[in-house]
Amino acid sequence: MRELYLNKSPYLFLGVSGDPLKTPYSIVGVPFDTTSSFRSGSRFAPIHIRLISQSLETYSLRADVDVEDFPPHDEGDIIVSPGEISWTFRAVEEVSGELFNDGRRPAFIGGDHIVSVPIVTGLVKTLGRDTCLIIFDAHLDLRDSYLGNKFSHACVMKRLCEVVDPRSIVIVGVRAFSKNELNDARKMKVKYYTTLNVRRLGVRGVAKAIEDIASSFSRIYISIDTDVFDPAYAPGVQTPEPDGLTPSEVLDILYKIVDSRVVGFDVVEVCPPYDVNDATSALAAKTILELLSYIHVRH
Ligand SMILES: [Mn+2]
Repeated sequence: MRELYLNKSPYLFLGVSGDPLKTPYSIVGVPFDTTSSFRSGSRFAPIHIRLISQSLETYSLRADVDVEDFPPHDEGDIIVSPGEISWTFRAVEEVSGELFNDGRRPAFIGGDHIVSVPIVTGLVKTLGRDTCLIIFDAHLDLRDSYLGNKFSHACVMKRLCEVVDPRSIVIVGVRAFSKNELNDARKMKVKYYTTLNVRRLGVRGVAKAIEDIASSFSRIYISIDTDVFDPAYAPGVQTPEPDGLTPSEVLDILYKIVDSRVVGFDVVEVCPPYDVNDATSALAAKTILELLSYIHVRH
């Protein structure tokens, strides 16, 4: 299946592709931006983030390891069908399921945030529902449908609530939602920490709260919607939202919460056509590098 649904990318993450027999980490692009309702263009993120990653140093300040010593295997990009959601979802779900089944620890690069839905579907069908989803996002994305589309990027969390128990979802860095979405989050017992919560509790307090929630699950999957960062740091996203988190806050929280149960993650919603001096692609590449380092030292 992997051969059927994957295309090699002309650029490799960090410029190398690790031997899959020697590294459990995989880079997988998902260049699908059909469901974006505002600034489309995240289909260009996988190739752009790979290119920018080649200019970054690979040593992790927090984890004190060098990703150069365990470079991820670059699987390429999933072949998507622009405008065709169900075909694309099937391809993403197949590839995701197969990677998790093979014991890979994939880092997916989106694409719209909606790609997390088939990724997580493939994950839970293969490994089971006993999975905590830790999601960094400015938005609650709890609408049942948006502009007539149940698979809009504004409905990500609602669809994920149908794949896993809503109580296994934690959203961090939230600051944009409708009154109905907020009521739904409370009703469905989806846990969320707003930017105000993060500032009041501090990085340590929020990390502790997330750890407590995650403690009852066998596995953790992390999804980073790049719009969780303040637009000052991440201007090139599909739906920018002011009053966001800083890169240090996000990386500090991630460093505290990552443990051996993390089976994979995604970084989505980067929109290179709207970026400023590639700042957002560089931040996304850095976030991927850091997460790989944190997972590596906790295994
Ligand atoms: Mn978002």
